[in-house]
Amino acid sequence: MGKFSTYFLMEAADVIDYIQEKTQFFKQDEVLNCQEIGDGNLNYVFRISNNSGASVIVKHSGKETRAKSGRFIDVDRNRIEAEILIHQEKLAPGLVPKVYDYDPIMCCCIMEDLKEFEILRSALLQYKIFPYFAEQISDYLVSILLPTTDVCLNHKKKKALVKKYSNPDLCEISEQLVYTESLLNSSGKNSCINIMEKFVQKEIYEDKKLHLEGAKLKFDFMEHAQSLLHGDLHSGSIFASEVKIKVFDPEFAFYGPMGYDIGNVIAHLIFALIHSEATQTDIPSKKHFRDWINETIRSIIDMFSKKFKESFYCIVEDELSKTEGFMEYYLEGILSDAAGTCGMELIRRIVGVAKVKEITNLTDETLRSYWEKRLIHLGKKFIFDRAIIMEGSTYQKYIEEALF
Ligand code: SR1
Ligand code: MG
Repeated sequence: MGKFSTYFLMEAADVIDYIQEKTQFFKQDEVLNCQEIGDGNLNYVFRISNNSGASVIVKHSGKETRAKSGRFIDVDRNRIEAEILIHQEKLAPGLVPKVYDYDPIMCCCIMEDLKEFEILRSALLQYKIFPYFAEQISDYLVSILLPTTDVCLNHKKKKALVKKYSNPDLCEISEQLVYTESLLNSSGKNSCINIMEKFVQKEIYEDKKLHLEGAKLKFDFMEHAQSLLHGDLHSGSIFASEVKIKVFDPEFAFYGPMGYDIGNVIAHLIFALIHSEATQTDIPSKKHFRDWINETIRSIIDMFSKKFKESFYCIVEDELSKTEGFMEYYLEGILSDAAGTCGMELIRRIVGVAKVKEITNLTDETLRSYWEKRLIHLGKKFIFDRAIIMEGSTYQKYIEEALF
């Protein structure tokens, strides 16, 4: 029996042995360095490199989350992540990291090291702008989401994919954290700064109309197996360089409503926007960043719609879905889901257990509460008005009215 024939939680030294035993990536006698570089909530990410700078990534799942929260999550998430990245690379070549191998025993995936990229959230926290972002993320969204729907894919192939990417443990996290907990705080694990407590109680936990809309969105998320989603498409799941993005970390992937991915991207751009507004002191630079974010949000929605319409009749398979008016009806449903998701995401990242640095970095509590209140109002507007939020310019209008 070899060292890696039975699962155990690896540490850096084990990962060096692992990569040497399982791959020919490095020469056998090379001195290797291994560092754990993950900053997510669930997995361990090891970078193994030699002295000449060649490197590779091993992403390894523990049975318990890395926060050692007492929460145990199926390590099958690692298979889902590896297989979906391979699947997505075929649909959107170059927009996801390359997977070299996946090991179901050790629950790890060996993949391309994107060290010339930075995590988009970290870059946005430093007010960096990426002029090509809207173009590339809308390419990613249309070319990955549309071809996996029933309108484009043979119904038996589609159902096989639904089964293959059934992801109950990770979906349960989203069902709880994005929907139920964020609106009801049933487990009592939510938190907010003291001066926000009354506001959150009234505006979220006691707002029955909001709960009703949240319930509709939750069951849309759970029951609407429309498209093979990334499932956690925030700015920490996107790498960006000067010219290119790569979307990674699709361990929450499952068949759900397409708008879920779109709404997530938009919500985290809004967090980047308010972080800049709250912290940047250089006015021209603040304005430059605000203009870019506003324009990027508008472009993502409008480019998504345009590319969706251009692709629809080229790749649609289902005869009846070619009926005049159906494409528009289908797209409206997606856009409404996107606006609703964006609203839920804004709220849950403020009150829930999984917060974002754009907010928690604001150490002045008066300033933080000022922006949190505005974001919660904006999130509610997106949820309540989702049926009429169909264009990028409407997002811009809502953002302008609620935040400035
Ligand atoms: C316990 S995991 C908390 C959050 O982190 C992930 O990135 C997902 O967004 C999840 O909701
Ligand atoms: Mg993640």
